[in-house]
Amino acid sequence: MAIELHTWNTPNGRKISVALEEMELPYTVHTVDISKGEQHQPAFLAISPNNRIPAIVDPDGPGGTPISVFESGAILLYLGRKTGKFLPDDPRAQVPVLEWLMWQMGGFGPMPGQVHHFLTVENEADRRYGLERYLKETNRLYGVLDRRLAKVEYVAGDAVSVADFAIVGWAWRHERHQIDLANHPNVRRWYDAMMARPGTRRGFEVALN
Ligand SMILES: N[C@@H](CCC(=O)N[C@@H](CS)C(=O)NCC(=O)O)C(=O)O
Repeated sequence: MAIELHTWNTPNGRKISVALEEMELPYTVHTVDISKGEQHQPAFLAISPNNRIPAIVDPDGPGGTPISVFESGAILLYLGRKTGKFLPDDPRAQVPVLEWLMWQMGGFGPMPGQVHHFLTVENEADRRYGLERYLKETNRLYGVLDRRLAKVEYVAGDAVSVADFAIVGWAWRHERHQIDLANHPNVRRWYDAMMARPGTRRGFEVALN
């Protein structure tokens, strides 16, 4: 049975459409228009108590009964375990996947997200302060990623993993957070390779709004 994907056209939402496409799982899109406040509706809060997209409902959860999952990192791990794809079982091979997934969740998302926010702030002094602070941090994070990708093909090593899906969701908006990938050539190489993957491309093309 198809997984329900409750989402909107944002970087965090795209992580999961990319993962579902890459894993070739059947799913249906249920849009939650966050610009209209639909994330506060009781039916959505029942599966996503933090009123944020994305969330999923898997009718065939563990034990054959339905389960809902919120937080994109938790969803990626759930789907990786469910399918056995893009999440190695071997504890040593799994560590870098977890490291880079947590790195994304803690920084490479919240920081560029602040850039997106401060770009819209009208007060000149506030906007300047916020942009200076968060552009610097976002640029630092791209530098960390670039150094990592100078050593490995994909973020967790030789193979594509759920960590790549998490990171590409945000890298997709690099122009909006004012990052020039020409300054991060290893990120450029990886980003182009990810975007050339049919599953990833479908994940970015599917209508989410
Ligand atoms: N840590 C959460 C963050 C999700 C998140 O920030 N979602 C945004 C859209 S990208 C949202 O739903 N915002 C609605 C709101 O702020 O009320 C995750 O990774 O799932």
